Amino acid sequence: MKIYMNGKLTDKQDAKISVFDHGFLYGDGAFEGIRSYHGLVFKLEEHINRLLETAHTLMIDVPLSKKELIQAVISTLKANQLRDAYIRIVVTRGEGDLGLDPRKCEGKANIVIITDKIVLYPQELYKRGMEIITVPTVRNLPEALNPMLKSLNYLNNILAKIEANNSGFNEAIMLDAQGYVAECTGDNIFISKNNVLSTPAQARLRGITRDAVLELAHRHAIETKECLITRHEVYVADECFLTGTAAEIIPVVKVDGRLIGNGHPGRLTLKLMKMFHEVTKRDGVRF
Ligand code: PXG
Repeated sequence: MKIYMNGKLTDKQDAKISVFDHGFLYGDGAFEGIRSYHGLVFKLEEHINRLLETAHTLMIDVPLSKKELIQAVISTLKANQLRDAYIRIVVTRGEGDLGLDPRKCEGKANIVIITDKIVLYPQELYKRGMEIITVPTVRNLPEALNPMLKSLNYLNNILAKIEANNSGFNEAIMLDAQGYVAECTGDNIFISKNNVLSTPAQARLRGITRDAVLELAHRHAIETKECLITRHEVYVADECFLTGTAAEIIPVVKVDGRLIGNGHPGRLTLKLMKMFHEVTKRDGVRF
């Protein structure tokens, strides 16, 4: 396996980062998870844009342009001869000293690209639907560490994931500080009620799969809303599903012990899953 490290394709065993790297010491960096399907990288430009936006707010100077980042992803995929892959880009502030001060890392950002396979949830859950719960850990406050940033600091999500796992679940709903539904630990959430598709407007990552689903819905004249969503609205929804690059679209059939709709993946969910798979076969950056 070849790993892209700051412009070079390196063997996996030689792909090493300093213990003084601020990504390692402080979670000081940004990342993206991207997928390729049959030799097409899905929404590559959107992922690169989000990575650069996170880096911009974190004031990390990424030494590559958008075009160069796209090229780096493609050359890593080619080197590993992968057609269907999960791609991880990691940008850290780089090597500093043991102090927090980001000025010590100036001009030393590390860029790593890993391409591999990923299986997030068991395949049967895509047919049967998944059961999730709400966990006590609240999603980060946008005023503190904005969930719009895809930073290397994922402890908020990991703490929530631990709570889900401790109760025997794969994924969990995180609420915002006001108690509204924000998103899941690594996925966005949608509900459908009377043929209207809704997804939280606040305290969540602006997922690229989420945007792709909203785009598909618009194209097929399905009404959508980005709004505040309560747990009650989730419980009484006709359908519920999660979206994410790794998860794709996965139906949810039970939340906090409440059956959603008839307890089976809904008609609209199945339709969107089908349309999504068709789009991933057609759209993307070819390599
Ligand atoms: N919300 C959060 C908090 C995420 O981390 C999504 C939504 C979905 O966004 P995209 O752009 O992928 O549609 C994510 C991304 C994992 C894992 O192992 C999940 C993500 C990232 C890295 C690892 O579950 N999800």
